[in-house]
Amino acid sequence: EYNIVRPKGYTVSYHATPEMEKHHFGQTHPMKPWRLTLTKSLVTSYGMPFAMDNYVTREATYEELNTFHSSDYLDYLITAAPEDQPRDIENPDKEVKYNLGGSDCPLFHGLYNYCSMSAGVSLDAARKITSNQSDIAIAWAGGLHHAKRYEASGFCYINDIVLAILQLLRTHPRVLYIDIDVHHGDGVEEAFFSTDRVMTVSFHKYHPETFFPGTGALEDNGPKSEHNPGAHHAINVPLQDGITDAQYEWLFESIIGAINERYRPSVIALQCGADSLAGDRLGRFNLRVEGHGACVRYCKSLGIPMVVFGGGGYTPRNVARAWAYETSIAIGADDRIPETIPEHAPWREHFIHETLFPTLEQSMHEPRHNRNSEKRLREIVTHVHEQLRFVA
Ligand code: TV7
Ligand code: CA
Ligand code: ZN
Repeated sequence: EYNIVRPKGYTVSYHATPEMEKHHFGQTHPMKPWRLTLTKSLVTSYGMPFAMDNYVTREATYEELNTFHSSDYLDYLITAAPEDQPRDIENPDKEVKYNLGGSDCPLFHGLYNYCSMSAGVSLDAARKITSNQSDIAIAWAGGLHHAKRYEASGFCYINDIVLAILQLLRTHPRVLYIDIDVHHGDGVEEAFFSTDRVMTVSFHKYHPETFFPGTGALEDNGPKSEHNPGAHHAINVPLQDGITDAQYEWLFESIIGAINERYRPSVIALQCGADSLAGDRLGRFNLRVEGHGACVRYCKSLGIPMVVFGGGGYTPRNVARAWAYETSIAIGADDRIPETIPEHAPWREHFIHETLFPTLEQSMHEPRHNRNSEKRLREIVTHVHEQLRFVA
């Protein structure tokens, strides 16, 4: 009814599973897997599934998770039980070792299932790209960029992005990883620190003393040794509170445009964490749904196959808005979808304002003060251009 049609000669695949959404991190925990239900329902209300190949994903296998994560961490994750269950009395310090069971990464019922589902979604998406069956593959359930080889971190237990990029590397010579989550994509950067086959770029709030995870300074560009192939292949864009759409879009296009020309990636992996939106419970930026989506549109315009992942996002109604809008960009229907949330959308009452594009005033009571000077943003772009001179 919205005239959403399949794009000609262009395939978008949507990978999801209703399984993940059943899991809970705990009453007060900011991560709400239910936001994926809200996203899917908004995408469906707009009729977008007609324009895509839709897949229900299976769990990733132990062997698949093991392509990045260590066996002892996975073995512990499988048996890890929530607080009210018997503990592993022989190894009481393993939870500390793996950073599990704290308030950020709690042990909850069905944790292993939740993790292997998220990884399964991202792996399926990556495989649609390596088999040339999709031009854009969407994995909103993925994007858990902080997980390490043998450690959980920042709400992330399994690094589905690393697993997906390892898959892409089987057929692609160079992968460009872009991360617009408000947090630094430290786990992905670390995993590909010593290779020139993956360039990682993260835009994030940077304030080491007060904002998680505290890494990702402008000068951190990979190994310091010029003999290491990974040198100059990590790009960090440290930002302060209150950045606007106009500033972010300018930065994004200046930086990604230059990287694309110099590095010539054959595929893009784009993490679309929605906690960079205005009014996010954990975020600090003043981005609107349009500004966030402009990054997806720009990447699509480069004409390279792409996997898009979810990530953070702690105000569920805005997460659903951004990811539904970005799905419409992927299928080329962004100029056609109505701005008003469909009348028949389930959960419509959750969208306090009935628009897909809330204004800053609608997103938060008082827009955050913008602490990013034009001068500093120009310095950042200059620094990145200088790094790229070292890239062959
Ligand atoms: C990708 N910020 C993940 C982002 C991970 C951020 C953090 C919380 C938080 C956790 C809670 C909670 C919270 C209101 C916010 C140093 C600490 C301070 C826990 C209270 N409320 C992504 C991780 C970050 C858990 N962690 O990039 C249960 O905020 O700053 C920290 C670490 C120690 C632990 N405490 C916070 O978006 C998906 N955590 C309420 C209940
Ligand atoms: Ca980021
Ligand atoms: Zn985040």
